[in-house]
Amino acid sequence: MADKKAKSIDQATIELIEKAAKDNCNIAFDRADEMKPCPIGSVGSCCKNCGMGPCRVPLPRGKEETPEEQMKRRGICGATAETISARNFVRMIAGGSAAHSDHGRGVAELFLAVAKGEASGYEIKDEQKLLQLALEWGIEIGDRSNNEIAIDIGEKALAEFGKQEGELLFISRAPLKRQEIWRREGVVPRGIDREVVEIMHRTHMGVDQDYDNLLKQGTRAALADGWGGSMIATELQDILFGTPSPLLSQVNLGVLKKDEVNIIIHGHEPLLSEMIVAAAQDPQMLEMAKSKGAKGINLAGICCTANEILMRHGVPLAGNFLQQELALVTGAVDAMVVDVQCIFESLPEVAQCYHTKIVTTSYKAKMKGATHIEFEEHDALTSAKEIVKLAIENFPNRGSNIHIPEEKTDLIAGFSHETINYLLGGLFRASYRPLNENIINGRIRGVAGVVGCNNPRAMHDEAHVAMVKELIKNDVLVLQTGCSAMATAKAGLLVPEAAAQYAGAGLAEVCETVGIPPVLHMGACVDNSRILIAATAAVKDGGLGDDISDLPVAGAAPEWMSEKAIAIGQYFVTSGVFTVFGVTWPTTGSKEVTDFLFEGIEEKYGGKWAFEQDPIKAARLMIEHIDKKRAALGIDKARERVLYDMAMRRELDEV
Ligand code: NFS
Ligand code: SF4
Repeated sequence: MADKKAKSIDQATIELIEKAAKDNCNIAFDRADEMKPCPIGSVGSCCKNCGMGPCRVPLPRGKEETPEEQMKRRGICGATAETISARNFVRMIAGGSAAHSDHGRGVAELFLAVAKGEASGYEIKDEQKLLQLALEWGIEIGDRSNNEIAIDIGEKALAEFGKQEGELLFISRAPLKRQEIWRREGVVPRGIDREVVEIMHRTHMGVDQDYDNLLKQGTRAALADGWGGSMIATELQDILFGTPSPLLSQVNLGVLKKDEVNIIIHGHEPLLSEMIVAAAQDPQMLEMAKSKGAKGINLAGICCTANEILMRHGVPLAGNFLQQELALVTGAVDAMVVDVQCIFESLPEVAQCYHTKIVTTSYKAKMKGATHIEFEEHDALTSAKEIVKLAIENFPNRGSNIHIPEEKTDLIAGFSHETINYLLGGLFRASYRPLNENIINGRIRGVAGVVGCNNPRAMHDEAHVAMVKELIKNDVLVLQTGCSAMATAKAGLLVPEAAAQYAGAGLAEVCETVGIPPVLHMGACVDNSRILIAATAAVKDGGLGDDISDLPVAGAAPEWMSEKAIAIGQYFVTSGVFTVFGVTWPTTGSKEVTDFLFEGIEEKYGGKWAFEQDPIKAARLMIEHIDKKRAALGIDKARERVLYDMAMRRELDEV
């Protein structure tokens, strides 16, 4: 049992929190102790959308409110608690969708530049996926070169962001029934940018004042993220950098090396980090590192950039979101390179306690106290080498106050949709048939996507690991992305051996036969789009209903903190998936809005939200939902038989 007062279940994290305190270095864990969340803002009851406010409309404490009292609880403009809560919620969706999608746009721009031969150092790595996408989008292949085809794809992808009318192209990937539901509800996204802008318009003072209508636009923008911006990011990154396939790597701060130049890549976009991977292997750079007394150059990642280069190059993971400052506290990081998203502004401050150079690389994300070396897509390798050089030159400045924790754990990553298809179905007839069959016969009870962040308001990594263990114990195959995957990787759940140790007998049997872990790492948070594709493939393979909402699946983000997580949750829910969040829930200031998200929304979309802080209880909610779906499909009996067989076998063994 974890010590309830501890800040983390991870030993490396605990050690470095202690070291930070000794070094007098203020970190997020300290700040979270010093500042409690605002009780009004945290439930969505504070509006600051205009200069008449901020207006606070908190629920009265300790007594039931009469409808008249509730009607009086309004902002200066008359906005009700419902409107304010819904506006805040959909603005979170706008923020999250914008972040994922602007990342996707950046990829599309680079993709086009590469196709036009204007971005040296990059090339199209996955020809097969390029041609598949060309077929899907009706782009002529004939005897045209890859680059000619890629120009058309890049232009079409970029046009998705500014499309004024019609439907996003990837919407047609969803099961037909799902598409009909979205059309019926009027939420099929047009251009990605348009949906985000429309949220900002409708949540401006005095515009949309109907929470239901606001949430509808939130859905449209969230779908524009999951089936638009994020999916474009994943697909084009795969074509450009290669579609991931299983590989072995390691996770946790123990991957830092005492005698090598340590460079941490942190943030989200793989565009530049792909080049840093290349620059770090450059013989000239290695020579330079040796001349400074280092044995080599060691790259490791934090947050989703880490996941991107892990998935495609096996670069080890230094840690997840809440370990970013702690990486610097080791005293062994010579440079930390950041691009966009999830980057603590305190990093340059923490770096000052040690010797680390913080390097910003995006014109969109600068920081006081950091060195800015801008990512130049036309000559990315030069920027990358400049960064590596800076780290090398900083290596001799390492002080003696160094502590690299011992913790590092093996993991297998690289489970793209294509890989799962191939691993389960075999080279000549890739398919989801074996997965579906094992779900139907009950060996696999269902599938869960467990994703999302860390949040210092909850014990670091605890909920991820507890939830995932509970799920696999109950024969639920777990798909993961983001910081959640890193949490369970540290706990040793991302290796095939974890099946025998932690999984239920049915799931373990399947994992052992195929040779996969019971928990599959599918990549960064934009790669949640891979989970949508996997779910759709399972539907299309047959036997499990005709929509995502028929599948025995569930989703969760037990330690979420980011607006991106809310956008992801909303597109999962409205794609038909029951989704549970932990830590805190941002609409409880309005009973109507919360009831709608937790109940009413299911009637429209077949999926709904839930909030449960206890990870075991949350896992049970997911399993209950999975069992409900199994019963509706009429496959619950099969599972009973499987369990009966197991019990009989055990009995026989005991005799
Ligand atoms: Ni996802 Fe990735 Fe981590 Fe949360 Fe941040 S890194 S995009 S947002 S904290 S999982
Ligand atoms: Fe207050 Fe209305 Fe202005 Fe919001 S928009 S700050 S509720 S007056």
